[in-house]
Amino acid sequence: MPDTAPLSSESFSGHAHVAAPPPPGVSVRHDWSLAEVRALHDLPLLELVHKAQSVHRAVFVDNKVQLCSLLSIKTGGCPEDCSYCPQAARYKTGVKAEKLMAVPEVLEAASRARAAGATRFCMGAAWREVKDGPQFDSVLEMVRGVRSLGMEACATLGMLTESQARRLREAGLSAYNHNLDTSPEHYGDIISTRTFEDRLRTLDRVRQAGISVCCGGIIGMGESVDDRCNLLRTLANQEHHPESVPINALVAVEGTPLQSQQRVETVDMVRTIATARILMPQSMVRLSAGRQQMNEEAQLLCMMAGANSLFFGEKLLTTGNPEYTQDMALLEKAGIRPLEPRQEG
Ligand code: SAM
Ligand code: DTB
Ligand code: SF4
Repeated sequence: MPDTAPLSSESFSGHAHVAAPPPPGVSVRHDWSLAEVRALHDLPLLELVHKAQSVHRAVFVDNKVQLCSLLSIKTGGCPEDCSYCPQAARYKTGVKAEKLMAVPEVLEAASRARAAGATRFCMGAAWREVKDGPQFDSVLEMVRGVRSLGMEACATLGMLTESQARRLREAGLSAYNHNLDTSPEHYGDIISTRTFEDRLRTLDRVRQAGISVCCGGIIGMGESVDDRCNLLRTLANQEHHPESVPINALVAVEGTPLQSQQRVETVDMVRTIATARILMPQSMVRLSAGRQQMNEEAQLLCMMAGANSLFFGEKLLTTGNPEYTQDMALLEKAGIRPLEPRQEG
């Protein structure tokens, strides 16, 4: 199964990876310098979008958008200090700590998501790391259940050990989301309770276990343009590109240290997505948090720049997302076709 082939080849097989050769004219590199990334990022916007769109069309010939559903299976009460996060126990954000959801409840939500058109179901837990025991066993059960519904299963549970990564893989997990969040240089201003290297270690364990890697970041956290470029460069210069690259615009939540950050400008989001698309031509670029703060035109521009996945549903993990009917109407009027569910049998 190819590593990063067109139309989400991780789709449904959910397993890793031998890179498919890129189509002629598309180069897959792992040796980007900051100056090169910056030169792309700073191109005149329409030139940048044209370049990104050309790469996108060469790789993703069908030009479809994957609809993904996100569920917070364990909300709030997190011991970490990620300064963007409404679920950190130490910030007064009004998010209350809840227990891990029960398996049947999660699978009901997954079924509803599938009926609504999702082909990928992502489960998030506000944990620093996974602990072995009954809770992890339940998560494995959830993964098996989601896969048996014929969807890709993704999870984001914090740091993992090798054996946890292996058990997730054995349960059929398609992808693991663990973001670098920002550049190595800016990282210490955002999080102090775990290091950038901790994150790289977890990503390595995910990769070694044969699970596909979903790894991206957030813009709008007070970083410089070089920081944005260095985040993308760090992602692209890994030995394998992440199969998925979520790009989040900060949702500035009251009570977090980043509550007063200015909303990310459309042009900045589009530049980041387009640069990600050019650097990682075969990856799914996922337009993640921040859509509720964008108008329809901004979202369309992001898709034109190479984003080919959206989270739909009224909530992300704890914050708002556009209404389902509004999203469907936008896709319909723009003639954007969603990636179809797998045909069973
Ligand atoms: N606790 C696990 C972890 O941190 O790896 C998993 C859940 S965590 C909420 C998943 C990702 O959501 C974070 O890495 C971050 O990139 C993103 N995120 C969290 N809060 C956000 C916010 N306010 N705006 C944008 N993205 C956010
Ligand atoms: C990712 O990069 N973005 C999603 C998903 N991976 C798990 C999460 C966004 C969370 C936004 C804040 C919230 O709703 O709590
Ligand atoms: Fe906890 Fe994850 Fe939020 Fe950080 S991003 S505070 S680890 S839930």
